[in-house]
Amino acid sequence: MRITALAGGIGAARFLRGLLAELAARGAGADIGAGHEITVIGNTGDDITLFGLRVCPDLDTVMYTLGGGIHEEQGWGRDGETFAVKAELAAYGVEPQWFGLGDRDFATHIVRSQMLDLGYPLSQVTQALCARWQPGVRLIPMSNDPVETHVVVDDEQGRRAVHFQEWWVRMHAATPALSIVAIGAEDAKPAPGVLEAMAEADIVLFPPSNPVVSIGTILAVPGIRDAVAATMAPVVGVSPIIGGAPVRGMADACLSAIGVETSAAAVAEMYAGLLDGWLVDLSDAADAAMTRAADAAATGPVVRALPLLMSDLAATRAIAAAALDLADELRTDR
Ligand code: FO1
Repeated sequence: MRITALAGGIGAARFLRGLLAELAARGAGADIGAGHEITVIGNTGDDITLFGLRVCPDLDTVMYTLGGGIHEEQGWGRDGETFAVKAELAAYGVEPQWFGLGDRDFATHIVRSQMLDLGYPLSQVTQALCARWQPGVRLIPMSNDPVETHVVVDDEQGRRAVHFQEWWVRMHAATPALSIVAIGAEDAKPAPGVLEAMAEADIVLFPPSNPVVSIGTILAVPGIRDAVAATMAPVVGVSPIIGGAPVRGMADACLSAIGVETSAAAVAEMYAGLLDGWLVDLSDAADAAMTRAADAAATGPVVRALPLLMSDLAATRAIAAAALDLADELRTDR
């Protein structure tokens, strides 16, 4: 079975880990690869160049999480980290000091940067890094062209655009975002294999990633949203909003920036025309039922409610199982 998933960072990586576990269990112990081919289209809008190195947070979170090298509580960066290089950089007074790059993580950015400098496209660089980590999925960046999410803020320093990472990490998304722009998205091309992975998929999944700066950014690359709309595969999404609030990221700060209410139904609306199935948390079931009832033409997605908190691998596996089951149900309905 060929599964294609769009992925941001932490939420998507955890969901994918549950999906791999569920597929392994269903395959009656067959190894992950047997019979299943999972392609993950990674968001690169969070990418940032620091100290001359290219950092790809969402690609690295998927690679480290599925490859067994992630700092589990943080959901980003390496396990067992030390910060000697970061301390030395600070001793030289170089900026920024608000982004926590660890010594082990630096190696990833050094390898990536030297390959990019030699002219390798990001998709090949990502493939090379994954050769070490063996994540059990094919990880492809949404584009090989540079796309960077910037946020317009207006504070004591006046109105200006800051890199998403500065807004997210240094400012804790506390300063309201007047607008969020994926710079370069309109000129970016899908990376090789992205459109094919959509067209040839048996199932397309939207894990619980940030709908604005992760899933939204991937869909902003010309051609990708149309490819999702056109695929014959059932498209099943998992709400990143539980009980009217994001689980751990700051999706609410992003949603309000674009004037969208923080609800499972509102996020489904953002994916209008793409979703065949939508998983919501039990706490949002009533809201979803109302939306469904109001949808007289029944053009919206089929909605299922279940516990969506990815508290541990068992919980995440259950969510992945529900997504696979709903996809099967939708396929047979076709
Ligand atoms: N997030 C933080 O909140 N603080 C950090 O210092 C930080 C450092 C960092 C370094 C490498 C990396 O790949 C991710 C890092 N993140 C950090 C997370 C990152 O901002 C987010 O994971 C994504 O950009 C949003 O999904």
